[in-house]
Amino acid sequence: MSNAQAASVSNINGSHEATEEELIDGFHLVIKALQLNDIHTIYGVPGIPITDLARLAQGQGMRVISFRHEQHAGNAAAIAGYLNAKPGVCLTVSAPGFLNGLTALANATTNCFPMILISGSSEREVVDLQQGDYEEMDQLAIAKPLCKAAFRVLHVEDIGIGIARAIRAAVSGRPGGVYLDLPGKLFVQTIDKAWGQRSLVKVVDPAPKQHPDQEALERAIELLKTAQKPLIILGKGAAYARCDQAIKQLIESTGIPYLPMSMAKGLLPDDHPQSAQAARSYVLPQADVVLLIGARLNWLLAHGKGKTWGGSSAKQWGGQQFIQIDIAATEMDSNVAINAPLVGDIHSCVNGLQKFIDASWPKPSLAWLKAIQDKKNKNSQKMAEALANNPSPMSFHSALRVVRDVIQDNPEAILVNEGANALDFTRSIVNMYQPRKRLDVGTWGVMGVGMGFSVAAAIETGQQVIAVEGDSAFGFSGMEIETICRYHLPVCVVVLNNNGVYRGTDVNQSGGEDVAPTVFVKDARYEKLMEAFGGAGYYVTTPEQLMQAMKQAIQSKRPTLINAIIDEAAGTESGRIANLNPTATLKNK
Ligand code: ADP
Ligand code: TZD
Repeated sequence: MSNAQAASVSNINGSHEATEEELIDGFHLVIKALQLNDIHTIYGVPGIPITDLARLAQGQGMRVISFRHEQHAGNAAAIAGYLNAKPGVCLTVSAPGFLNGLTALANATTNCFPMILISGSSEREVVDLQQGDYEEMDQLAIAKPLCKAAFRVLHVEDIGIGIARAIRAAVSGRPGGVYLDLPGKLFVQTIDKAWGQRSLVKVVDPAPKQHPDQEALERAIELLKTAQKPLIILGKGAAYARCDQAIKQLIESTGIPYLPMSMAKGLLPDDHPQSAQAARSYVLPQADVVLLIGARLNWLLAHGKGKTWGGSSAKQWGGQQFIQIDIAATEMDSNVAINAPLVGDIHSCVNGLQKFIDASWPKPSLAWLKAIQDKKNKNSQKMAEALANNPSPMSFHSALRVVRDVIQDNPEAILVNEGANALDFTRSIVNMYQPRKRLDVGTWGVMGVGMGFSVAAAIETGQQVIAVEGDSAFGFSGMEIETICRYHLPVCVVVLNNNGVYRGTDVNQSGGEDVAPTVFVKDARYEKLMEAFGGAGYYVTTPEQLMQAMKQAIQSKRPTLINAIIDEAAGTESGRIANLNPTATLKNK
């Protein structure tokens, strides 16, 4: 911009004709506002009108990770938010780029991950009169119902406050996704530098503690004390809360068995003696008092009722009494009655409960603990037998035995996991030993998070990432292996390849030439995709080869894709949630 141009748009404070040195524009203020709030990484895809924002951000020392598709940049931002407990930022262009990022924003909101989607947008006057601008869309209106909050900044002096609002909305209370609409014109608006600096806001205490009420704590403790068969369920909210020691202390000092939800695995090591994972289907219907910590009674917990919980039919209550810790008061009574709601942040609530627990705390009955142990022993024995088999081609079990051993030897590695059978078997076979190391399809059971999560996990933590992917799941974000190679990330992708969605054996019911809708190209060579971008590719057909390749990947830290060939008849349709999959009872006539 020339001095004359700069001066012509700089008279907002009206004092004098400012020179370019005395001015700052929207581009730079957005960057400064983010940096001031300790946000130093942007995930995104460049283009009009945010190309210069990405370029300048990099120039100003931010890490700008450029993706091939906005959905994966969005997923990266979302999981960065989860891993850091501060908002991850995704940057997109207008209309289509915004829509591509929106799926990730909605998924972040559903999963309670703090994230900000910043999208450039077209000229307001033209959009609002629907006059057909380049990439015209009323993005703010579209984003609103799909995220926790949505804001637009029209004036350069509001950038600081706009970003502050976005940050606070994303991380305070129940975390979630926030949309921030920045029209193209905003970036080139200029303002006096000193004034611009003063307009920035450093958010103070963005996620304030929320202490539970004393009466609510006493109610919860009274109920917990009466339990004959108590159970604690840890959800990803508990992992997100980063009070690992407090949760461990509560569990160990009460002696109560616990179940981790998928992403809470490793909050306590999965081989902890009080883990009831291997006896899940026994403890849910048997427990009499259940303490939920950062876990919702949604479909993943069969809504807290029905046969899973010992109810006589799908909607019948099993008779459990519930204590629920959650920061969102509206979560209480969402599916069944919550007898002792504990509304507050998990750390404060757990600390509050701990104050009542001393040496006189009544430990769970030996009969309850022994029944759980017996069940665990029986199920673990069955699992050990399945894992000991060595079929050819490989089964999910024989391949995942290798992943289990690799994670055991590398407990700091982050495991990303998606698919159907590939997800369910990995969750039950592969133990986690440290908190926030397992990242998966979450509350929606969404495919396509794999490579976005992997990129962010590697960038944010610097640790080795192992992504265990069904071959269908991998396809949703597969092109991002170029991103993984471009940034030289230590990501090892293991594609459990059984030639299709769920399995590769389905047939076209019409007898026509097209393969069935769930079937892919047979024996696809996914490893060559990784080689195409300079990474290491392996084609493996035995557990020994898989182990060798994984060890090599971890040792070299190179981007690696291992195409692990699984029996195409292995796996069941919809994995472990076949009950949610309607199937036709009437045959085609
Ligand atoms: P999972 O899928 O593991 O069962 P959910 O995503 O269903 O877990 O539940 C997480 C819950 O944790 C949400 O209801 C959310 O409001 C809550 N939560 C997240 N962070 C906190 C926190 N710091 N304090 C209290 N509750 C939290
Ligand atoms: N689209 C999106 C965005 N999310 C989804 N969950 C699905 C489609 C449906 N779906 C599943 O629920 S799992 C799955 C799909 C397409 C893939 C299963 O096949 P896979 O894994 O190869 O990834 P397995 O191990 O062969 O079961």
